[in-house]
Amino acid sequence: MSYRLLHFADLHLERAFSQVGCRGAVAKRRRHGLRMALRAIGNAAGEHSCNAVTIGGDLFEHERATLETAQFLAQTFASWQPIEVFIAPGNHDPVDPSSIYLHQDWPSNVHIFLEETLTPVALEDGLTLWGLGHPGPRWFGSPFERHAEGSGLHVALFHGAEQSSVPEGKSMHGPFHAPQIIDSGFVAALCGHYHGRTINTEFRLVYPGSPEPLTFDEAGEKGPVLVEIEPSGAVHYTPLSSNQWNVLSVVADVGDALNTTALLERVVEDARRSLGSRDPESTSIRVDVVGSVDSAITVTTADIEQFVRDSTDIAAVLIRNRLSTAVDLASLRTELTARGTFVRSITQQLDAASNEQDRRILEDALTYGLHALAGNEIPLR
Ligand SMILES: [Mn+2]
Repeated sequence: MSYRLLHFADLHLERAFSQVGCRGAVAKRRRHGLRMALRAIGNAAGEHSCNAVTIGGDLFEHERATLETAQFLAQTFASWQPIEVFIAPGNHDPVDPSSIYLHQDWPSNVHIFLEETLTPVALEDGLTLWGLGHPGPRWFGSPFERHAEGSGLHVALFHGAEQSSVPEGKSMHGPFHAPQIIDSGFVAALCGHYHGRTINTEFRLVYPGSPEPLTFDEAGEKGPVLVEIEPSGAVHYTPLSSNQWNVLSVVADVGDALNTTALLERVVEDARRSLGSRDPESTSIRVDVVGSVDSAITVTTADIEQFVRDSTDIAAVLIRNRLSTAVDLASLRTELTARGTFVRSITQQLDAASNEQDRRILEDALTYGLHALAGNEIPLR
């Protein structure tokens, strides 16, 4: 009979979510959503008749996790019995002396790998699970320092960074190379760390990806991966999609907007189009507002955020203001206003500027001065 398990990683319970435009009540809803995702994983494990749930690290964020978090985890895992739970701590939930892993009474179906070298646990006759835990937030040890020993089939569970597929900007904790999995005697490596999903059947490597999207780079379907291990050593992987939240990234070009209202309406139109039939109440959207608009258009990032939220009901809206100001200097110079005087003064100095540095400072002064005279928010560079 094959052994079935449900594998997930990188849930990041207690995450702040400020980077995805979530504040206050919305951030709390997102944190609650992570707990519900864990509950849903337990239900899915039951529906698929799994023997175990494996967790490849970053179950929670150590700095924000409290004994209340631990209590929730212990109660949830206890409700999954007789399904067994195997946890391999990662860089965000390391085996630190102050970790909740060491300060909670866990139910008898929970096994936490506390050693930084792969350590075996017998799952059933002929099948052994090997796991490790990161000893701290910056562990650069090699997961395959120890190879599988003994007869039967061996599966590895750990948080680590596969070197040929490092996502941009991702840290190198627990580095390894995919061919090491088979070379070290394992029929599968159930991993965590990369938040996108990877199922590499050739090298027998699985990154399930975070069950719910945590950043704007994590769009699309997400969830745990069902893993079936046959006595022959064949391994089958079935990705499930169960995410309740969506992240969207949009670029709104408002270059043709001639007034503030037209600009706001254009951003809303683009946000609505990208939302499609998704539930706005469980969506986070990032809009890059680009284009060159007249300096008479006065709109702040906060104005756009508020307008999009009110018009679409999207739960979290993050606006990145990439607007530039279109100026017709020739006509501005003829104006008999404070603005005309300012433009005449700066352009005369620009004509007389003798080096590149002075020119750049004067161009900045012109841009920021025109923004200030129009009553605009001065965009930071
Ligand atoms: Mn992670």
